[in-house]
Amino acid sequence: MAELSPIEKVKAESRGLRGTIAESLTDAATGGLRDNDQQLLRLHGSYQQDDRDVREERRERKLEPLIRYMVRVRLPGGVATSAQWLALDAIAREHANASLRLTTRQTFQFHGIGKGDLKPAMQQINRALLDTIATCGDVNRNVMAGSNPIESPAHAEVADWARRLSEHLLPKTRAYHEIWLDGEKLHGTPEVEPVYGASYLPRKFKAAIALPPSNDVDIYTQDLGFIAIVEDGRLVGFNLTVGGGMGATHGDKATFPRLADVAGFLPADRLLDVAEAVVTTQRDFGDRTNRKHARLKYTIEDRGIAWFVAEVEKRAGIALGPARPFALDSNGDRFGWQQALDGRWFRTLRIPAGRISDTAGRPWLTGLREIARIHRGDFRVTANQNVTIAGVAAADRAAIDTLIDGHALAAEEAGSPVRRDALACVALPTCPLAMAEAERYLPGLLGRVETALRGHGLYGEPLALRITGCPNGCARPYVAELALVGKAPGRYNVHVGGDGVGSRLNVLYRENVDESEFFAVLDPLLNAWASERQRGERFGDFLWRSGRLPVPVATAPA
Ligand code: SRM
Ligand code: SF4
Repeated sequence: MAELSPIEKVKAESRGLRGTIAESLTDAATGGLRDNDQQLLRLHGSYQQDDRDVREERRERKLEPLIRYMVRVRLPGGVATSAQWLALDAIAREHANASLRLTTRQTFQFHGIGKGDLKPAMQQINRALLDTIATCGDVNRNVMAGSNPIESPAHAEVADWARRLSEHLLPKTRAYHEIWLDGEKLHGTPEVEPVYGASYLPRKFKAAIALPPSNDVDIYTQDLGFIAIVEDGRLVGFNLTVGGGMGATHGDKATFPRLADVAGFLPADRLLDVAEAVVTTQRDFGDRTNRKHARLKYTIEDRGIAWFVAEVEKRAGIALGPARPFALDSNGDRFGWQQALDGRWFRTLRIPAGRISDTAGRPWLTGLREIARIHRGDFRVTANQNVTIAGVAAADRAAIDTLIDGHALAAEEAGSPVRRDALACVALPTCPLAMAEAERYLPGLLGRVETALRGHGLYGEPLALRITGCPNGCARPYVAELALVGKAPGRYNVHVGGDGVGSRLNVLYRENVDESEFFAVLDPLLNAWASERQRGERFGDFLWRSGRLPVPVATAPA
């Protein structure tokens, strides 16, 4: 029998995720934690990282790498109050690198936190009635929910289900409170984890709720998804989706992105039972011997969707109905003021790569702080790394607009559709897995892509572009119409053929190109799209129809 992955032992012997994190934190001889504690730290919502920009220089000077911590907040559905925004803003300035990073899973990350600042930052997060539990590691991560309030009366209900699902799947260990919040210490046997068991899950696990027609959460890329079914203005239930995932490894054909299957319909009040059954099935059958084969998508690939659904039905005591009809039309955000069905207003601000900081001519951290000071509604972090100022009374719009204009917060909105929709993962300098730049490369790249589009008269056309620094897929590149996936410094694989809705995987089109090769590859495709497309035909759709892509592709129902 194959041996368990080493991390399985670390989890099982961690006494409910405690390990020796508390001791590691007080070790003044290093900025880092012990190896096993680094693994366990993730389940508390933080990663030990080092600044890769100075790694080499410090190595030459025989110094320890410049160790810093990334901290990820748990924010189901991406909803934060103004008071919470102000608290997070203060933490960013007092303990981190003076930036807030909006993630592709609708939450906030801090970067650059020193070891001594970690606990004070966690405590400040807690005082804002937030936490970071289970935002990383082999557990259910931040639960996403459609964040576009205009589309459906069910928006508030869906956000509430995201919160309930997140709570339901939280680890029950008190380790977090003990270590970070100085809660009472455990004496005796660690708490029972009713859903996870002592070894938690074989791998990370991700859940989302989509609210059609928007697919902003990219439902088919999630391990577990619920597509809200609204009939006669009422949320009647959900279509269950299972087995989506993006991560892959260059050159390893046993790893691949996969779109989720639509498994059937369930009434709304069974959501938690069904979610728990999916999680425990993966807990018991997921591969704990090979972390590259441990996600739910591989369990389903290996055992078949029929087996999986039968197992979930048995565990949840439910027979799923046939999936109900639904239609998805986009996985992007909408910008500018819009009125929600409740009569209040919301405005989504375009934040490239989700990075909010004060830079020359763009004092965005300050601007959003000023808005939070006067805003009486809430903020919604979108799955596209943007932020929505939501629940605004008509009378309050002008004051918010003044702050938006005064801090250049709408600077990116005026650009082309490709600029408004692009996603980029963090990559260098903090991500240890990055092979190439992503977030820092995005601004320059976008300008040059816009120039290429303009050259073909395509500047105003929608084009979903995503870039990641490695094949792990943190910006969900494999459902983009055009994606760059990092291979080596300055070199990327080019993928094309997504549909702009998130319901079709793209394909690898060229490998390992530098920027000039990328544009040499892109130019003829844009030229053909400009001259041969049908009315309103998107880039990805055109490439398939015109036979420019090599293999047929599976498409989920949009
Ligand atoms: Fe991710 C690992 C950043 C969303 C797939 N991801 C990482 C780490 C923690 C690197 C590491 O393991 O040390 C990155 C930290 C970078 C940094 O310095 O901040 C990282 N992932 C991110 C974020 C911040 C990207 C962003 O620009 O917004 C996103 C945080 C989401 C959140 O709030 O929870 C982020 N990561 C995703 C997504 C998209 C999603 O979940 O919708 C994916 C693809 C979906 C999926 O999971 O299949 C994703 N991240 C991965 C993987 C590949 C997993 C796999 O199945 O192979 C890794 C590497 C791993 O787990 O071994 C990874
Ligand atoms: Fe890091 Fe790769 Fe994720 Fe980008 S895609 S943040 S480089 S792990």
